[in-house]
Amino acid sequence: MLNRSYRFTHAITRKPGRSITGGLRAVDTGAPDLEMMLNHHAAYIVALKSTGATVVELDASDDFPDSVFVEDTALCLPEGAVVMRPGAPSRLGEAAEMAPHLRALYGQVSEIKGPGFIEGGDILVTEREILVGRSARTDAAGIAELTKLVAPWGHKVREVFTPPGVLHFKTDCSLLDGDTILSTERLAASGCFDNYRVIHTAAGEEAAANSIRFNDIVIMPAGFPGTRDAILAAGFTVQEIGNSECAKLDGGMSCLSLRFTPAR
Ligand code: CIR
Repeated sequence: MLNRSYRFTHAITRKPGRSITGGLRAVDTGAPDLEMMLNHHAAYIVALKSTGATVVELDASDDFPDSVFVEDTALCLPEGAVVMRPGAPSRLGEAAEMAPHLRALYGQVSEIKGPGFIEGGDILVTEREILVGRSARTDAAGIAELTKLVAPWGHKVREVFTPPGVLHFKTDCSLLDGDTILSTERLAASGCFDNYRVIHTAAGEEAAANSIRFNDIVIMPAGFPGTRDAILAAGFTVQEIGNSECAKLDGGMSCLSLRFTPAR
């Protein structure tokens, strides 16, 4: 199937619950407002569904404050899924909770067993390779284990680096199409996208980098007009979604879903 890095039939999301106020954050800018987050989350699901995709909407899991950020729990590829091993101790159990939902949809589900760590937010799948950024949550051993697991499916992993102080690799970049990456200047300066066409986030709009291409639309956080206009000018269709509450927990558009076409 062509364009399998951004054409998907399915997504999985999880509702935020009351415990969201205890979610991890690098800097405390105030408690997220659950009602507003639920509204943003509902709009995000509408956007995913507007492309014709089936969205599996999981109930809130208050045992895990960060569990709305389902992306970190798994890597979903066309051939199968890999359950991650999050580097944040409070998030380890989220991956185990996700596994049965993936097994219900996929024929092949494997898991990172450790001792290394790896989170989905550090993984960018393009049409030709899988880039994994080493970060405070993803280490060399986790990347090495992933590399071995996906090799039989024909995938090549390239280890890259997440900029210091940035939570995840994809906090600073997104795939827009098979050849095009949206990236902050600080990440692109590392040279990791030298073989791609790069659209930079506008000055002061680094938080717009965590967007997603999902079927025919680019879903991006609202409030970043310079970056939105650059994406529009490149010919993409944009849907903006409020992200003020997830942003308080360092989350964005990619974190809120697993996106895939299940294989049996
Ligand atoms: C965390 O620190 O793990 C959460 N508060 C945010 C996770 C964001 N996920 C992502 O970028 N893929």
